[in-house]
Amino acid sequence: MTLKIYGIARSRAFRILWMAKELGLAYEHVPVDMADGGTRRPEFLAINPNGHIPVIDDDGFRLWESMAINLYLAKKHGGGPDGLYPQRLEDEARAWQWSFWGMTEIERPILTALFNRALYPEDKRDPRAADEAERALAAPLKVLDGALAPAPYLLGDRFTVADLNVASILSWARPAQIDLSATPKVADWLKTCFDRPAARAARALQR
Ligand SMILES: N[C@@H](CCC(=O)N[C@@H](CS)C(=O)NCC(=O)O)C(=O)O
Repeated sequence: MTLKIYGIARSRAFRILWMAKELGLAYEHVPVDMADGGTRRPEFLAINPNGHIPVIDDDGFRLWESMAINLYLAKKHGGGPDGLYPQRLEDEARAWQWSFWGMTEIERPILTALFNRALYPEDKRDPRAADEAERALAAPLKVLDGALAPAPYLLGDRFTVADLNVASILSWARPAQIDLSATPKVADWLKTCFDRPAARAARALQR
């Protein structure tokens, strides 16, 4: 086995597991869990000194940061005209654009809503912080909705790493109770992405 994926499926490692399944990769899953202190153990810090999951070890090459990992895996294994990695330089740049956008524009507010509506113990939840985070999401979600108006996927007619990376962040929208009714294209596109067999298989690992 040459590829190891570190991190429980109920973490950002979900993104990597989804990608691995899209690409049909053989991998070993090492379910390091933050809840039991697994990300702070010396042996894990030797793999990722940030103390975060996911990380991959690809035949001795170690990489952390979920978006970088997925861009790497898609480029390595998903080339070709029907692959998950774009072939044109400009489309590659747009895949980076959407991946960075997801991390910088929507991930933090979605997580704020998720923690304050579902994950924190009830007496620790701050409903106002959750509502404010949802309001902050309205503008970037409109941007995403607009981007999905001319074509079914972010880079055009087919699903690519750009869709997977952004949709994986939005996989928290439902448990975070984010209302997507004002952005129907986002809602439809998400459903299409999550209905993919690879997404379903990765989701099954979360149960
Ligand atoms: N920007 C990083 C964030 C990684 C991250 O914060 N992962 C969380 C789990 S989803 C984690 O490892 N938390 C445990 C900890 O910080 O100890 C990425 O996308 O890979």
